Amino acid sequence: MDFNSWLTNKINSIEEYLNNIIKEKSNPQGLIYEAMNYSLLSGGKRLRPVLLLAAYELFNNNLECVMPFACSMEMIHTYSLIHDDLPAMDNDDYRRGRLSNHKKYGEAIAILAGDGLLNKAFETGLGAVLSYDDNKKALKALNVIAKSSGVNGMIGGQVVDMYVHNKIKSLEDLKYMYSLKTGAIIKSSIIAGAILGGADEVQLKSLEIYAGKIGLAFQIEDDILDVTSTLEKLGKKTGSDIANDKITYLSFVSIEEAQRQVVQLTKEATEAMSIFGDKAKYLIELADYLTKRDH
Ligand code: GRG
Repeated sequence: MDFNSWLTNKINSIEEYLNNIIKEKSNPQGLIYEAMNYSLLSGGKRLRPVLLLAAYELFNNNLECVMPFACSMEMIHTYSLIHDDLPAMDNDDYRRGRLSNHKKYGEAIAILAGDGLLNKAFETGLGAVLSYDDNKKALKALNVIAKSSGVNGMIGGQVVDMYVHNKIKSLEDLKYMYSLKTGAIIKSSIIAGAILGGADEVQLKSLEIYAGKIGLAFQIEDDILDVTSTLEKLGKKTGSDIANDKITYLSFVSIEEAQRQVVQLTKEATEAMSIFGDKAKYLIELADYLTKRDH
């Protein structure tokens, strides 16, 4: 199967699963389900669940039993976007081409919709642990997911970004913040998928290298797109990094150098996949696809 068909196929299965997670409507708290679905079902690249499925597929094809874990990643990611858009954080009016959650439902519901999605992610993941063939592997995978989204992962990165940002003096400081804020749940998607599939320590090590490289390349690309893309393509306001006086990769290197580093990181990520031979072809193509994205 060619890469585009493979990707479309994965995204369709993810959308189908996501569509059926939050179905409640007619009880008194119906508004919260609507607000959660408003953001969860508003498109997006579905990168994290796709990565989890792609890593799992290196070892096993029974995708149905890992779909709940993959979609948990998307729920965690979506909650972080809702909270990141709040006035107390990045204060963004648009996300994924539509009004951000708080602009549509108000701040209180947006906060609760984010909380609801985070909780639902673990309800869904834990439900899947109970029915997984190898419960221990499944628990280990969920533990990796939980840690990556917590204070030593994504939340920690957000804190560094918001409160320690003016102390970021070097590219190394910035890479540390990125490795937590964006990198941690990209990495855990891949590692959780591999653990669920039964990867050994050597295979996990290679996947960790791959994940670290594409996570950083993804974030550098995000910094580049904030300068070069448009609201229509990106689905959110561009130029916000400069407007908010944010330190980004482009505070340290030129756009050309940043683009060169994206290409180099992608090459290194691809090299880390050599132990898997042809089985890693979709992960390799995914890394390449991320460098060529325009949103
Ligand atoms: C609020 C705890 C908390 C954390 C927020 C993820 C995050 C941390 C903030 C988002 C800010 C941001 C724009 C980061 C840059 C990289 C990034 C995560 C972009 C959005 O992810 P995509 O491009 O979005 O995968 P889609 O919409 O395609 O899912």
